[in-house]
Amino acid sequence: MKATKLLTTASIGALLFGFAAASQAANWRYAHEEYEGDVQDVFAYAFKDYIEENSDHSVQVFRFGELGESEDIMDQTLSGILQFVNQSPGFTGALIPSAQIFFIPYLMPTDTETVLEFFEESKAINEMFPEIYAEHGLELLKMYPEGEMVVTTDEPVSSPEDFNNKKIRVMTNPLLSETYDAFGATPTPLPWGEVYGGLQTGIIDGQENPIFWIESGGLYEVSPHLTFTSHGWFTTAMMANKDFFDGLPEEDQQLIRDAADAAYDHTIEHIRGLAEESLDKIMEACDECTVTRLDEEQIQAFKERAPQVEEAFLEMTDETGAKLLEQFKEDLEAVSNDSD
Ligand code: 6CS
Repeated sequence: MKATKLLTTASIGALLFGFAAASQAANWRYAHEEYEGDVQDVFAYAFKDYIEENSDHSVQVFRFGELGESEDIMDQTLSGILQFVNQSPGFTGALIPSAQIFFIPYLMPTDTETVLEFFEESKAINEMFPEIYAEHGLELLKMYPEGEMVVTTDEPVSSPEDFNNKKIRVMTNPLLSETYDAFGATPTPLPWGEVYGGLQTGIIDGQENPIFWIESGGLYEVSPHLTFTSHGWFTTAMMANKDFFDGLPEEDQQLIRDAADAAYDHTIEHIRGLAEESLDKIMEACDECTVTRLDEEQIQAFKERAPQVEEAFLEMTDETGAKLLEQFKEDLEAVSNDSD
């Protein structure tokens, strides 16, 4: 009896030790959509560093192209091959319709500090979105901004009329197509890997992205006319496979949340001033590049077309989208009042 009890205790101990050892020595796989030194890479490496400095776990980071396109890394995360993924709502919007809220033009402010405060404080971002992503098998760990959207084209653009017959590449969510349709252009949804070549060969006439990406991806070489339309910010999101996350011990879940917080703080510091630095680099490298900053009157001509996109968002997203939009507006109102 005594021997049996001892054995049982030993086996339970071994089992517990085994689990603890497995949990201590895990190697987690994390894929994102960008290249070395880009914003998502800065986030991923800050996350990895925090995990590795504060536990025995390790994180293996995969950059754009190593495991396929954005859609591929999301599929791999949902099937459990990857534990973490950074995918932007520009692509997630095809899977989670309400993530398309970021593509309602002129909803977001353009001033960096107001945008950052919004991401920090927003109930829609920090409380509602995690619940929405959870319904799709994803544990949303952070949503964060990468930079103001800037349109690049083959000719200078300053009005919806200038967009006539221009094929503008958009990320693959239906609402962004509505936006460019409303702006007077011909939206052309494409995955990232086809953008540079598409611009080079004239399959598309333009695209939109934050300045750092236009610089780091060399997009200005093949799409040299930059227009600041003030219509939105590029937002991205970092998440885990929910079954994986839910199966972790409490202590590892906390470690992951803390690592995401640390990566967020580090990344926000990184993006401060990044757009200005990147624009300087572009202007230094490119003689033919032009920069157009729309004035209030020109912005108004685009802004007038925003309500139809908001309408389309509500049609695509039922009650969830309506509630999210209401909260989003409330949160934006709160931060813009703070900055008055
Ligand atoms: O336009 C895109 O598809 C890409 N833009 C950025 C800023 N990050 C990744 C994304 O795939």
